[in-house]
Amino acid sequence: YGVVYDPPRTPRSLHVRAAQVLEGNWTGTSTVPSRSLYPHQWSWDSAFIAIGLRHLSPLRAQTELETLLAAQWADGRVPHIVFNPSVPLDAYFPSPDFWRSSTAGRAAGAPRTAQTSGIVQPPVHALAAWLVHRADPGLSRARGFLAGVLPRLAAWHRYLLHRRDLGGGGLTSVVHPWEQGMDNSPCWDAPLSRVTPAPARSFRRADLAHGAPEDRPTDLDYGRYVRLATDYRDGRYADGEGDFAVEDPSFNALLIASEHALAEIAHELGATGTARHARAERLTAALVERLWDPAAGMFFCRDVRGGGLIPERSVSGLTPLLLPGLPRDIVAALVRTVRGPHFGLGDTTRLVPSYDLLGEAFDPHRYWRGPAWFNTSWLLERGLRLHGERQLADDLRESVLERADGTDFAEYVDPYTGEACGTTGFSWTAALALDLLQ
Ligand code: 9YW
Repeated sequence: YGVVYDPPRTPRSLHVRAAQVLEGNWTGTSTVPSRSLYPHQWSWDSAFIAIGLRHLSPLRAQTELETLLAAQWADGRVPHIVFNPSVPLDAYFPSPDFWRSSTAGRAAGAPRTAQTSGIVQPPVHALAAWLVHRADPGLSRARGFLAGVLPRLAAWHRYLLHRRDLGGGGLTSVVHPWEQGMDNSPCWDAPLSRVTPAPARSFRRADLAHGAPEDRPTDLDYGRYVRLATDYRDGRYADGEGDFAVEDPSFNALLIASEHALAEIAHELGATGTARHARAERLTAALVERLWDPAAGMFFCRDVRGGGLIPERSVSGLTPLLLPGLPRDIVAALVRTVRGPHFGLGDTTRLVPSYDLLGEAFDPHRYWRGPAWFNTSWLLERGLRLHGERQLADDLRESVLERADGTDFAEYVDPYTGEACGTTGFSWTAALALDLLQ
């Protein structure tokens, strides 16, 4: 009978519900990507989260980035996971006892107390720091936020540009698919095929307890991820020796965008920033020279160990649209490609699929092999707007907001139907929707 007395619920606005997701995932010093699936701090998630959080609490957004950077290694790397010591070891695999950062990572300068992974994720942090500063410059100056993060961000970029220039052409390489952030992208299939998988009985996946197996990477993929990570750890996280090294367009484009942001940060703190802008331009030229494929009208990954470009069309190859210094003809080609049959934007899809709709490996539900993710659509929305493609940017923004709303902030969606996949209440989906709402 009780329902009779319940007042009708007023639908809460997207803004309020996004704020609630971020509030629920906040631990006091940082935000978990998802309470169920990812109970620690993830590096590029935190950068995207800070970009949204700045509209709710600039202080929390600053803290998010400061917490991550406090776990930086002495060699400059920013770890892809900072573990929460109060979460049980079996809640996520690989756990701290796998990475053994404080012992195996000692030579590379891993922190003594915080437990972290030993690999990295895309460098979105300087970009995030700059955007967070701009949301409340008064608070930022009063706390010395930029002055505090600048040396750490500079060391992070230095690590990537020196220790990780494994191809020798000026770009940075990832040494594990998890580093690039699109874990099971078909781009990794060829380079991964050379890796002998770790035996399935040697590890236990925790992700399958929370996610549908058909939405997640396969066991065979996991065996190879584990092998690569084990070898890196056993080599004490020294760079340049592993079987897997790939120059990825999205990872490098984010580094370049962050290098431009670092120039702005330096300028704000009284330096000129000119040298950093110039370096970002040189990197843009290297990106075009090494990864642009004119026939495909997009960027490809380069397999540094196997040699040559990897002819798989991934959303990663579109994200350089984010860069201000991209030649006009390349911008035009990228816009044609995102609207064409391989990605179908505005035609068969509303959000950008993670992989080629016509590709042999395409699967609309399996993680980074087809589904549309909100962070990549946000990056492309920013890129389209930057290059004056206003209508396309407006439509994409509309779709991000509508799908974030309609899926309860899903981790990713079927690119054709928009149906939710993975987990819901996903932090970067909420954060980036908030950013586009402004
Ligand atoms: C995993 C946290 C991370 C993201 C990655 C995404 C996924 C971890 O989740 O990787 O266990 O599969 O691929 O980009 O940072 O949200």
